[in-house]
Amino acid sequence: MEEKIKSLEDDLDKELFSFEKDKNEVKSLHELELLENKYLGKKSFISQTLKNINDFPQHMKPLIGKTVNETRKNIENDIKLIKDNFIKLEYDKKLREEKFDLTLPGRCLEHGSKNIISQVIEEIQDIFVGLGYEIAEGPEVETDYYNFEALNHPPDHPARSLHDTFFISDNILLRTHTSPVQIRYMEKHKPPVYIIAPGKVYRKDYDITHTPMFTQIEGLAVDNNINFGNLKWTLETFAHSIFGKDRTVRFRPHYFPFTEPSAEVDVSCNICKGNGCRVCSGTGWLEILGAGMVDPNLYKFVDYDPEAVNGFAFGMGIERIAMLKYGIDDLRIFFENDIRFLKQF
Ligand code: 2U9
Repeated sequence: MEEKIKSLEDDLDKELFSFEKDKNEVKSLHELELLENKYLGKKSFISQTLKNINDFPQHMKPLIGKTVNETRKNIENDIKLIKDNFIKLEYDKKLREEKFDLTLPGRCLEHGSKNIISQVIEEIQDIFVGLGYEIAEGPEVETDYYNFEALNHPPDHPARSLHDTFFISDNILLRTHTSPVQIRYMEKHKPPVYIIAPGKVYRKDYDITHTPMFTQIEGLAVDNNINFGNLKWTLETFAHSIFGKDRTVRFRPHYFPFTEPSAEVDVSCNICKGNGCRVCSGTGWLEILGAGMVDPNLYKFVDYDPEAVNGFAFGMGIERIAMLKYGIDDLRIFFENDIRFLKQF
């Protein structure tokens, strides 16, 4: 039996000697893993010996276990030392390669800004929300009914012509104003109604003051005791909020197919202070919106009682408001995406 132990000790010495030789060849963590598997893995000499320890007589097992485990511990310790060394080398390399120069100036991230049209829409919305209005939205592709018929446009009305409207088919078109949003809203809600409808509208037009797509906000107030005085106060309050309290507001009689009486609303020109200049074409006034008392005929389309309710409506082009507010003289610049223009707001 002594011989068996002696032979095991010899085998363990050989194993250790072979390990010492192999470990000096290891050049990476991966190679170290292979080495560990070779000397400590399931099929290694050490694991197999411990597994077959029952082949030895009972009284020898403690000595054999102790001898094999000592060798295993030695190998384990060596592997741990090599591993720690590799990790440290890799960490040092990373530190060297990724070192920061804290004296370098920082890189500036350019901040974007909200498009000027969105800014003006939000400013107008804030004013009307402050007056108790709700914001309503609707589709840009509309039916002839919601865009024209329900808004008192008789079939021969010029605004219906192919000349002004983008028709998709006989009955489907791109909305020419946001009024259909108001009709749809009234179909779903009983009075009182206080809403504004912002959104894109489309008309066949292109010159210094017209683009085929522009942005509108229309407003509608329907209740049981609304008069032209309410309309005047609301729009004067709006004009003073957006252009300043020093501006005078005037109402000129006008015609719209869906309102009666109707008016166009002007503010005094702040460039010439009302004396007349190039911007106001010598009139001293700048037109900002259209408005009027809702034609009672319209209420039958939305099942409201024209004897019980009345209301006013108004509409404005956002680009026009932005042009007057910021002194911009060509509408087309809003749609050219010139960063030098957009950056100013
Ligand atoms: C309903 C009834 C009436 C909306 C109104 C205007 C006057 C108006 C133009 C101004 C310049 C459009 O952007 S623009 O081209 N709009 O002048 N719009 S009253 O009237 C309505 C709306 C909805 C149910």
